[in-house]
Amino acid sequence: MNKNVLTVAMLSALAAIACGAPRAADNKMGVSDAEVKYQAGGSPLADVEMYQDINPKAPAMSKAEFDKARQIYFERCAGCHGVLRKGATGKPLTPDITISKGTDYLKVFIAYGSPAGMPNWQTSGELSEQDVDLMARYVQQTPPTPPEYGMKEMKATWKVIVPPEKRPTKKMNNYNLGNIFSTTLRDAGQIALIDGDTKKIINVIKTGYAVHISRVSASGRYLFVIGRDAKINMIDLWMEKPDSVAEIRTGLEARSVDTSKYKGYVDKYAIAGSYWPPQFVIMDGNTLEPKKIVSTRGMTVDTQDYHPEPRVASIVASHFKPEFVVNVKETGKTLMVDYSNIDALKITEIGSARFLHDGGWDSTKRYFMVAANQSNKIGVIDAKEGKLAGVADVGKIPHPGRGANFVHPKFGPVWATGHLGDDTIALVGTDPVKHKEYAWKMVAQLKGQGGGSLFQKTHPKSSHLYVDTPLNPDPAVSQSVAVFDIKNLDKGFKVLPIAEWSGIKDDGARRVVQPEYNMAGDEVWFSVWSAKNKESAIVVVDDKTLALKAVIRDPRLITPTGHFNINNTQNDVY
Ligand code: DHE
Repeated sequence: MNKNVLTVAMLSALAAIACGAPRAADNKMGVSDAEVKYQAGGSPLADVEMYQDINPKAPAMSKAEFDKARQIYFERCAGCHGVLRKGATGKPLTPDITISKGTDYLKVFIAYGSPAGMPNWQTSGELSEQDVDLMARYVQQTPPTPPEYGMKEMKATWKVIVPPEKRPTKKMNNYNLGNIFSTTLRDAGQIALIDGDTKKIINVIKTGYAVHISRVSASGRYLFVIGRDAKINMIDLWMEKPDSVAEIRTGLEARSVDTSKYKGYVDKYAIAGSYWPPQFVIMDGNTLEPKKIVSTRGMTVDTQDYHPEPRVASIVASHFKPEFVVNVKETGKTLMVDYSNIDALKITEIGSARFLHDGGWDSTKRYFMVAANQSNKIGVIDAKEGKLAGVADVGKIPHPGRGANFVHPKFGPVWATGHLGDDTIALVGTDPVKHKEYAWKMVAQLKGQGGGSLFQKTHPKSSHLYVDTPLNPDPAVSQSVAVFDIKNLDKGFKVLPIAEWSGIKDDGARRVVQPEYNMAGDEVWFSVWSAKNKESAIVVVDDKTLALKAVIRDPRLITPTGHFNINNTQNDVY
């Protein structure tokens, strides 16, 4: 054998070390398939036509090969390596780096992955040997740049389906609006509006591709739903049968939407942030007419290097000022966007830590606790003073959703987050007045069922903290949920067999995801999430007895993931 040719095992070990990954032995958690699929989620950019720029130093590729590789890249890789391959939560893959590595090295890395989070695309069966070869050559080409997406493109997709003057002047249905759940039907590109009182589906509404989250207007009348393709649907809950009244596509890829909540601006503005292009847009809150687009391109908080595609992650509306709190992932900056005069937009830039993702308010709704997930930190943004209140070191890859607030017997008010990368639940002190010594620090770590946690939830009227682990590789863990007694945390957790309670017997994944309380705070809803061609369900637990209360099984419930109680989402109750 040619002594210059390193064995595959040595190459993959080299690859792991080259990207600073701890050796497999050091990294007990490894990276579960589900976690990889979660992080490297599909991007709508896969279908956007782009142009091949032949780089003479890169290995040859036909146009057909380039197009196929581009499709694979945006479906599998962009979520981690960025649209422009400048790096995001994954390493940069620009030609100045990849050409010197060469095709053989890259093939090994793509095939075998690394414990740091690069999936083993070939040995897992996700990609064929030919596709791995294709991708190894593709990442040596000049990255194609997707088209920008500005006012002209937004206005071309903007539709007012029911003009404000033609909408009901009073609620035209008998639903208990505050107890409706907007349920993401992820792979169907729909949401199901479910009546929390009767557990019946009110309507299934077509939304954007791989619909992601729902948010509720301050008045509680309008529901805003955003798809990964950045399509927003505005739904009027006062209609006899609640349905879309306006829609717009605000970019090529997105994850977040919210509306103005400060007094005097109720339902006045909506905002959406996009992954591509890296920007946010402020819209008319009644019609979704796009008003003001702002780019988030800029310098990173740590090295002050320019980043060409800092994605907009979580957005939340301040209760203290006419401001949107816009969290930008790759720069690690939170933009406090003052919408009191959108023609003279004032933006305060607060740096915390890179890779800002999801987050939620503390119990006073003054401090926004945002996970800098790949930095293993929580940034604390003071929405009243407009400054950084603190940064807390927590466990590996925190993933709070909106997090969970409760009062700890010793540390006072705390905010909890689980983690993708370890089995702990971090409690961060949130009371800088009466528990000053604990504020903005991790004050305790609960031990949960395992890694792969995405969401945790509690409710002011509940004494329980629920923690899901849908991305854990062990089905016994991903198909159940841990519940803690807040008044007796030392007792550890109880496991609820949610997937089993659903009654679904097939071989679907049946991942239990996202605890969400009802308006009264005495029920907790869970999605039992299986693939599109398998049955899924919603399971409802009685919060007092921790017993099964109801199961919603309906062929229309395709890949249910997030579900959002109208009252709790409108009033930030968690
Ligand atoms: Fe999410 C919230 C981004 C994958 C379900 N997700 C968020 C937020 C962001 C985000 C930025 C915060 C929005 C806000 O508060 O304004 N999510 C991403 C990704 O980039 C990622 C990792 C990969 C991707 O391709 O999208 C991703 N998310 C997922 C999923 O695979 C989940 C589990 C299933 C699904 O429906 O796609 C998922 N994300 C959710 C949910 C929330 C969320 C349910 C809202 C939580 C809440 O309580 O508000």
